[in-house]
Amino acid sequence: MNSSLHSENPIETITKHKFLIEVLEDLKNNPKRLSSKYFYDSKGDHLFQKIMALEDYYLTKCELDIFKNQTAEIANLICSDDEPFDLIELGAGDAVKSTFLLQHLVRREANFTYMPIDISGNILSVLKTNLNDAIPALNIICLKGEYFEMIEKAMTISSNRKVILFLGSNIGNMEIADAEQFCSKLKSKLNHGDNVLIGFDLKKHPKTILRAYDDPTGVTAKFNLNLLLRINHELGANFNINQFEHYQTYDPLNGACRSYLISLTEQQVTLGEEQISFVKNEPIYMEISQKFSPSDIRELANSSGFNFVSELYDSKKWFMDAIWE
Ligand code: AVI
Repeated sequence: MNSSLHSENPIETITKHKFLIEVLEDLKNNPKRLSSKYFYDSKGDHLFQKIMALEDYYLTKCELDIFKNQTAEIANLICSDDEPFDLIELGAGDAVKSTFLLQHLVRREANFTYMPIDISGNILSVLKTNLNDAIPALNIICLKGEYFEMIEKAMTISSNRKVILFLGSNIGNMEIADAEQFCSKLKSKLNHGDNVLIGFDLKKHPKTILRAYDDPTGVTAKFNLNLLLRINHELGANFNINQFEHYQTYDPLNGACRSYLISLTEQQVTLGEEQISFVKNEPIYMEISQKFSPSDIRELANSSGFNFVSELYDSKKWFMDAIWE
């Protein structure tokens, strides 16, 4: 193991070891790839906040439109008066969108506990403090860890009906087959009568989609390149980010919006004990942000064993929050 992996904290050491193993395997793969789940170190979190504030990055604004303007409809669809339930949010982050729903539910005295799940304990403690201030009457139990492990834990905490929120088109960052597997696994963890509410970015004019991921200010490029910097800092590699360029594609036939980093020259990168060779113009496949049609979404519900409850659209019909049971 590279000496830079040694740390005081054994959990951190294991996590970094897993990071190294995965990165090595992905860069030895043909074609080379990296996993976008590693984008989110503190610099990556900050860059993603900047992306969400971009004029052309419409996803967050569209879903916010749904949560702001159709709050009562969402509440009516996911809960009936008096029946207690647990509202579980996967990857809650700062919960800006769900806060509209939480405020509404508390105002109408719904009997529920909010259970945000996140891998970052820091994000959860900031969220808890903010929500305690903003909505003092909210019952909140934070669950730190992987989604499915924490859903299982939530099942042991209470036998209340569960409603799962998975917002932001995070599902789009999975390849279609993985998204189907994810939804099937989610279904297998839930009981009859439980609901999920999942955010999907919809297929639309290809230029609108490309603009959201290929901003002229270069924030999205920095967001991608930051993963190379993270690998340098945390795994002791020596990527020269000036020798890689962000390249974005969108295929309107299958809805796949993919980002790549292109090696601008023939080069060697050292990572651990290994040398990774790049030929000129070789891509590293970084991320998929899959776009869906309403029928793609209904098919996904079917193939993963869910039943359709409702579909909520923003005013432009660019984004859908689907509710299934
Ligand atoms: C987090 N996720 C839904 C974003 C997306 O739109 O796929 C990540 C992102 N990548 C580039 N821009 C935003």
